[in-house]
Amino acid sequence: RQRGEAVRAAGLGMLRVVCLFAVFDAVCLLDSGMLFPRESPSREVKELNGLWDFRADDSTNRNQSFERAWYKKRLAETGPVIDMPVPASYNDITQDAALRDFIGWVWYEREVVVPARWISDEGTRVVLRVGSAHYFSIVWVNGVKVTQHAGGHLPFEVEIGSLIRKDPTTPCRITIAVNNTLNLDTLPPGKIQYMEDRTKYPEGFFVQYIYFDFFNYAGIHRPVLLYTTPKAYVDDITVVTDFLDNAGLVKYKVSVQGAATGTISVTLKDKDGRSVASSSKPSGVLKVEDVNLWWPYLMHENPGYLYSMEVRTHIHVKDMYTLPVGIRSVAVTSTQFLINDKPFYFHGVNKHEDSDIRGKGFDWSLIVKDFNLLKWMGANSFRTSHYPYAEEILQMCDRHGIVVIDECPGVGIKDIRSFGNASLAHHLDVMDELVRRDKNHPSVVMWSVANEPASEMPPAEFYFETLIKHTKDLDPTRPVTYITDSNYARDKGAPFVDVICVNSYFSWYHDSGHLELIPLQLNNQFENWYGKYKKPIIQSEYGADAVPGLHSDPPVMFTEEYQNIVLQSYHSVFDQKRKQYVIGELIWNFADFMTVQGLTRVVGNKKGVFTRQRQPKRAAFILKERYWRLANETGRLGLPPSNHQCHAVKYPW
Ligand code: GCB
Repeated sequence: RQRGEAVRAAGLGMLRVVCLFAVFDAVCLLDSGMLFPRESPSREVKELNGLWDFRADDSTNRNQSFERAWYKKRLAETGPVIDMPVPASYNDITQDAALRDFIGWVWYEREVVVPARWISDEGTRVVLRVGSAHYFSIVWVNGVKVTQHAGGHLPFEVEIGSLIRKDPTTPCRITIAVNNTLNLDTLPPGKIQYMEDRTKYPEGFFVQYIYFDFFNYAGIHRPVLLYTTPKAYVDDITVVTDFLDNAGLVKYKVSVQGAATGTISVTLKDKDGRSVASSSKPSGVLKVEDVNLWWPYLMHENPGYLYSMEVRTHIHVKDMYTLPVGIRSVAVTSTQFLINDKPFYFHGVNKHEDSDIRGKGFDWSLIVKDFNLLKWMGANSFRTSHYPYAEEILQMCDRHGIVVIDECPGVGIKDIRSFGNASLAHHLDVMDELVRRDKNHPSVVMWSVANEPASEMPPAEFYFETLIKHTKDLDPTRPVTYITDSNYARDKGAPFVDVICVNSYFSWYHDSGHLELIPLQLNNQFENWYGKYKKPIIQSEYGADAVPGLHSDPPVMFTEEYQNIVLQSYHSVFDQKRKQYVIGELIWNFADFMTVQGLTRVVGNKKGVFTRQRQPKRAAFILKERYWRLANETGRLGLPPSNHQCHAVKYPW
């Protein structure tokens, strides 16, 4: 049987290589790349993180800042400003509840000293890049509008060299206005409602409705920076990888802007800096003999192996960009998820970008702590619920071998009007931006286009057929899914996904308190979905709230004991079904996180197995024991038995 599987896998592998390379040219309407800014001999990076001047436009019509053109002068000249750290959400920084819950425009400003050479050297492009700002942003440099961007979780950038050269004696004043208002066509969608009953609400009182379960943190969430390139520069690189026997294959395409492509050189180096393949063509296939494949954490003793692809242009001024490259393949059968032709079982978590004080602001300390916790508990994967995470997080995943389901911000598509043309057009744009940013990460193995949309509504069929087809056109190499919680028989989008991802909260939102029903209901859930669609299934969310330190035996909802029994009841069903077609389990949630205030949330969502401060609840230890056991059972090291004792996969005790 094993040989049969191996032969089938080899056949699949060959076919996959042919298909993969035949459909390499992606259908992306964006006209430029979005390479992560990296220093190199030809590129400099200047971070603009730190304190910015900040002012919220709390005028009744929320528009005074534009009527008075705040961008034309220094922000401090328009009225009182406060210090605001960048990157960070502004909501939890002050003692002001009005700013915490603010809806509308907030203004950030900072004067930057630009190195003289960047100004005097006409051959230097100076690019201003914002890692992300939530939700809608407009950027001015010295009072001149340079760009705008819709969407809270993806980067945008603009070349500002000519502008700062106009008058080299004036400092470079960067103004960024950010508006967090969500409407039916934004992603995620929301709705503003003005309250007209004057016996209850004052004039102008309005509410922002949202259809998702996390605090709508806002502001400049990720690093802002200036970086340089030469005038003729490497604008984008796309790599697609595979392997045949022990040779790695890296199909690549380099696009150069600012000059005809001319001569370029591409060198692939291994971890020790040795060149393993090279080319002088802007596109082609690099062949790596005796390849070190990129393996997930706990699936190999040397996970996350990365090569470096050095791309150089040799047009009068030289440019150089280095891209980390992991060589691996991904495939899906009707019952399995294959990484490098080996079955991969997702034992991981759902996360949020969320923490005390900084909200959704980027923070290296938090990121490294979270990776340490993930590895401690033996998690091999996570889903970027419910929006794209910072690129630096994906880079960590690449390096540590943590597998990622990369989700776009399509969360809370519940109103039928959010299935209209304008919403769909924006959703397609967001997928363009997401795939453009994340396409080269080996850790990203699947795209998720939405979370729990109202997929039973009639327009969902066209919406998801279009969206999923578009995503596959953009990237034919990765499976596509969306996360569903609706009835298997009425789900309009399920026929188009490659993997069924189901969320369920038995004994929590349904039949509260009835833990004994979990086995029956979960078993039926799996049988129904698999019976109808014959596709592998990931339990993409399950869990229960637990207020840390709250105990009761027999268990009662919201105690740690109740959370534990929910988890263990799910686990026993997973253990039966993972031998058939269940290919993963992702706990909801890694850590407690903030939500809007409401009757079902006690200072946020408490389904974390860690607290918001990253301390373990009892459930974290249950998962830790399970995940290490799963790693040893399903990790499939492919090594001789003696090597199975290697450090990476041994029980830590
Ligand atoms: C879900 C959602 C997630 C919520 C979670 C819950 O189905 O996808 O965003 O936070 O349930 O705890 O209610």
